[in-house]
Amino acid sequence: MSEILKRTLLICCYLVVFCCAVCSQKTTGRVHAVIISGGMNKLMNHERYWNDCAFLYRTLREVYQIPQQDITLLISDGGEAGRDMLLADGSGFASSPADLDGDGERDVWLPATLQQVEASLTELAARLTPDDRLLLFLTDHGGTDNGQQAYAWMWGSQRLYDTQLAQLLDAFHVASMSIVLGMCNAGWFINHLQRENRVIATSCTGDEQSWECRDRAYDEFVYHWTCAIAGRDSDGNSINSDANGDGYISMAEAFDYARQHDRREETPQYCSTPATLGDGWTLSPFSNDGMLDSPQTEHSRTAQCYDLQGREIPIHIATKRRSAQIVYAKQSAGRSSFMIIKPSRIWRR
Ligand SMILES: [Ca+2]
Ligand SMILES: [Ca+2]
Ligand SMILES: [Ca+2]
Repeated sequence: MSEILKRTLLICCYLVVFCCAVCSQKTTGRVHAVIISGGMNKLMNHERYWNDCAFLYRTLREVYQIPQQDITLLISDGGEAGRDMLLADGSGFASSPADLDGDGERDVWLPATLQQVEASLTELAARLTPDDRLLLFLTDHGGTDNGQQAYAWMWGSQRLYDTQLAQLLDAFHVASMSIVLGMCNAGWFINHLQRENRVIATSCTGDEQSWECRDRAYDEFVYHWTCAIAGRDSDGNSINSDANGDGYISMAEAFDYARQHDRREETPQYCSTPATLGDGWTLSPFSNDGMLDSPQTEHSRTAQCYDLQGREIPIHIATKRRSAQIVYAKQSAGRSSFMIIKPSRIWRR
């Protein structure tokens, strides 16, 4: 075999392993979504919060076909008849519309009181399994107690503190979580919520306020985040948030899209543990084909992985089916999914 042919074959091997690495990091499992909008009280419960929830709910139902029973809605007064919402046009108050997804059917949701949020999350934590994944989305007012603790306002002017939410989420034994927080001081929550197998996106840092859109009744960061996962804006116009063109919107892509399109005085924050989790976490119901969680095998000692700065990245290689070699790379720094796989020798199956 000529040297040129050998080199060509070796390059092909690198490309196969690299493509497998990029394509195989999709996170699997059924998604259960929790959408929370506390609103505080009718004076503070802006119409845009309901819009944020409705846009996401519609997206989960229409784009991702997530069943109603897999979406827990906790919004202001829980759909009671009383007026609970400040209208965006300044004309006064109204009761939150009962139909969130615009299909003409009344949707059922629970009140976003502290007690109900605690009860719902506790019940879900007991019900969901390690095969499930959780999406937690929260749009709301937020604040801090003299910079000591941050909170989100629940209905009835109750506070859901960062430590309390952390405790509630720690009771879950799901495969992974995606957490999206849109309130003021949301970045403060990251230190308390950060855990293995969680990806967190917030509208702002712990010291910043979070803002509404200037041109429509939505909140700026969560609006663009929802546009990203929907692949369209609230008017139905297509947008492109699939940066790598693989047909799926990852949490990393959704965050990048929202951050790039955020026009307000806020600095969105992102935290993925491990760093590559958000690159593969999508709302799509993948089959188990892409699931990779194998321990180190003998193959893992036969290859090295480097990021584009030349730093070595620890990798795990699993053998899947008869012909596929799949690489799962954990990056120690940064979020870029670009990497170079360099086998030190060609292994045999
Ligand atoms: Ca109401
Ligand atoms: Ca409906
Ligand atoms: Ca993508």
